[in-house]
Amino acid sequence: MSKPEKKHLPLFQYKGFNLITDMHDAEKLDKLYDTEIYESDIFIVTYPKSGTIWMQQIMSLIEAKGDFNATFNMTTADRVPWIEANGTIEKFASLSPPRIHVSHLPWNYMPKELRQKKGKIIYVSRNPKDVLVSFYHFHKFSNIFETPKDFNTFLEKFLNGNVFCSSWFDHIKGWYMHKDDFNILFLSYEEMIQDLRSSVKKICTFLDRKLSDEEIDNVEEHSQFHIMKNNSCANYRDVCPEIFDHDKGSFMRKGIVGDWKKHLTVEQNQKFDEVFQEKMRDVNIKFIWSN
Ligand code: PPS
Repeated sequence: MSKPEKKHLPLFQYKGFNLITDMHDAEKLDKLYDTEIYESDIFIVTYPKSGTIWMQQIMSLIEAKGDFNATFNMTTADRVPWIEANGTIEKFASLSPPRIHVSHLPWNYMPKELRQKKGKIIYVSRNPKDVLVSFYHFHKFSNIFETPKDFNTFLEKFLNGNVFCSSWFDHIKGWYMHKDDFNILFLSYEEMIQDLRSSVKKICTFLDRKLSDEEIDNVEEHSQFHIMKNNSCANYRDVCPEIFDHDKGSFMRKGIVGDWKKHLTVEQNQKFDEVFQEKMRDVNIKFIWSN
């Protein structure tokens, strides 16, 4: 079978935030900002490569009370769609509750009524060095983005925010510094790796979902990396053949903590730490990852 035509989609700036031509639209995003929010609305928010698909899988399994069959035959993006994506964004206002979506948007681009503590947000963060590495590999197998010249060039772009979704630092800072405006639960990729069951329970408590121990067992089971990697509805393997070149990589790549140690040189790591100290000095966030 011949490969589908590559589809390179350049980035464009929406009020200073990098989005993707053809996938996002400024006018629609303006409307989204003013859209009514219901108490029952749920949003997963992440910076790219922080565990988004993992949380989409967990969320949809929680909603199905752990019943894997109820989530089968529907991709994670169909079960928990991207709010800002063309195709979803137009429908959002007319959907019946409960509306469960995922987003990479910064805090001040999401529907403004969320800031009245309406709706619930789960923000997943990840060690930015592992985000960088995952993002780099993602660029290599994703046709929509320019293939990075080399790792160092991509590192510079990442640190300067010249990538899809702009700066990791601005994203996380924005959400943390405005956390009191939102009904928000912060989780990290690292704590999910450390103890997935506790994270699932935290989510259930936050969302007021009552699941039995057996139902939680099932959520945990079907959210594991090796299970998702082999589940075509939770690994992007069969979707968007024009977007991904599966001969060059895999969306479900390694799923581990600390892979950055195999990628960054001592100098690159030092540079990263300097930028991190500088950009994050005014934010009091406790991260559980080690540098
Ligand atoms: S995206 O493009 O923003 O939607 O990507 P995102 O889903 O946020 O991140 C992809 C990375 O998450 C890893 N992943 C997981 N890790 C552990 N357990 C599970 N179940 C899991 N599911 C996805 C995925 O492998 C990507 O990380 P890397 O480091 O590249 O492996």
